[in-house]
Parts: sequence; C-alpha cells; structure tokens
Amino acid sequence: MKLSRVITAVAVGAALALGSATGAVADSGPKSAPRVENGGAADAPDRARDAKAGKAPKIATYKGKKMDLAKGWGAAKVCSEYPDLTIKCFDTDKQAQADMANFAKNDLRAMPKVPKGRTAKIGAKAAAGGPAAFAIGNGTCSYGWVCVYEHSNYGGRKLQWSQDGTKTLGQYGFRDQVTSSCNNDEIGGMGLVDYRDNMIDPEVINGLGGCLSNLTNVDYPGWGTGSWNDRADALWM
Ligand SMILES: [Ca+2]
Ligand SMILES: [Ca+2]
Repeated sequence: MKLSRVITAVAVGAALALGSATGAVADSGPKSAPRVENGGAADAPDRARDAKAGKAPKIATYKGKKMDLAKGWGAAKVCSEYPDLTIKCFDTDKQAQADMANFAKNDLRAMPKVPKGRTAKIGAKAAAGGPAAFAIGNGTCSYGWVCVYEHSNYGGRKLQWSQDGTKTLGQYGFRDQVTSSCNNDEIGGMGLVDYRDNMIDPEVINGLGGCLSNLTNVDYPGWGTGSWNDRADALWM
C-alpha cells in the first residue's frame, strides 16, 4: 500500500455494529439506475481514470455466452473472477458456489482450506423483510474471496475475486455501485478507492475477515461530502 494514500480507517467491529444497528437501510434502490455520484462534467475524473485503467475488457461467460461486463450483466446476479482470472456469471449464488467447488477440484485456490481462526463464509443473507430485490440473498463471501454487493447487507448483485490485485470496477460494470463488501481473502486488507482529481484518492478499508454491511453509514472524507455509498471506482486486495 502506498504511504500517500488517504486512509479512512474503519474498524471492522464498528462497521459491523453499525450495520446491525441500522438493519436493512437501502441505498438508491434496485429499480433506479446506478447512481453516478458526481454526474455530468464532474464525473469526468471517474470516466477518464476508468478508461486509463481499463486496458482490456473483462469478458465473462454467462449461460454459455460471452459478455463484456462493462456493458452490463444481462440477467446475471453473481459474477466470480477465478484464480486463473477467467470470469463466470450466474443467476444465483448457489450456482456460483457450486461452480467454485467444481473449479476447486482442479485448482484448490478457488476453495482454499479454512485455517483455524477464520470463517468459511462471512456476511449473511440480505435481511429478510426488506424490498424483495434486496433479499436476493447472494449473501455470504467464501474464504479465499473478496466480495462486493450492489445493496446494503450483502443484497443485490454480487461480484467476487479470488486473486489479489487492483480491480477497476468500471470494467466489471460496478463503478459507483458498491454498497456493502466483505474481505474473506487469505491474507491482507482490502480497500475501496474513489477516483478524485486534484487530491489523493480517498479510500475506505475493509479489514481482513470482516464486512462493511452498509456504506451509507461510512462517512466519506471531508465536510458535507456524504457517505461511501455508490462511490467506489476501484478496489485493491
Ligand atoms: Ca449500491
Ligand atoms: Ca466514484
């Protein structure tokens, strides 16, 4: 991690407590278009940086067909980037988990052995009783993976990675959409980054083995700047 990065340190425990205290607080909602946080000309930094970082499209397989995630997910709800960097999308998390198990038969990195002190699955199903679209229940994040979600409490579309690196969310069709996240990677922290011009890119840290259940409750740096909801443009892990 670069020392120059501005860190919004969020203790995992505190974030979890916030989440459970507030329950299923929705973000802009599944029916509205993804919120472009800055809109119009002010959105230029996001777009420019996206274009610079996004050298090759992220092509996923979904129902036997190829799709460029930056152009949309179709009806897919869960997309997984495997240890070999192939990407597959599914209708349900159950299907995604089954495929991970299948992949692990040849490459254990897709489902590493869970060591003592760590949890096989973190996060939880989207809270019951919320709007139906929030209760898709893609929920848990398996050991060895980092997961981001479209809505609070691990609801809505889910995108997950197995390999460390910096992920440009626009390439995956997830820019300015992350509302909750989990870091169940083997080692190391995870950070969500917002691209900003004329200042150091702000970051929020998701500690190892923990989740941020609702980024609407995590303050963005600066006065009157709102929360981290639907703001992240990149992720490092
Ligand atoms: Ca969102
Ligand atoms: Ca952004």
